[in-house]
Amino acid sequence: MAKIAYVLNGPNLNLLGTREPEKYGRATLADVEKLCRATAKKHGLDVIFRQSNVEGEIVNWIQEAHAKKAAGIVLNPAGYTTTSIAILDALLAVKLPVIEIHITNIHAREKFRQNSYISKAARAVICGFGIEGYALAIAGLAGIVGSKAKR
Ligand code: CA2
Repeated sequence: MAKIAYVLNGPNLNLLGTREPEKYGRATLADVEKLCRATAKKHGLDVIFRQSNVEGEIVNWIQEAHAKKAAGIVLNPAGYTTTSIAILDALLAVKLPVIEIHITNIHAREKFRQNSYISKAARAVICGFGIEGYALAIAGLAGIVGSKAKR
């Protein structure tokens, strides 16, 4: 059975493609899900793809990923990046490989976006590649866990 990559998205990412296209592009979250599934398939991974505007729900999904023995987590924590010790604690507790991803280059934006609590638990951080960053994150996770597509 293929290993599972959890792809978790934080608050307001359900709006992707409908507002602020100059910052976040025109692709929707459904497009991101398709990209993740296609990339995961290439690398022999299954995907569980979710979005929530509720911090505790994201914490529960991180714990679920551990319980289901997932390969790892690709996480765009969005607005919780710089505030959520609860999400950081969950990531530290489950000890799964975590790839943090941001669509925009947070380091080229406002100062308040740059201090990520999540990075303290992340194996790698990808930002500024647009939604392509999700594909890079899944490929990177596959490399970390040694997952290869069957031919
Ligand atoms: O660049 C990213 O992926 C961010 O995680 C996006 C977050 C922002 O708070 C982070 O600093 C960087 C915002 C997500 C909100 O998504 C929207 C998408 C389209 C329209 C409005 C909001």
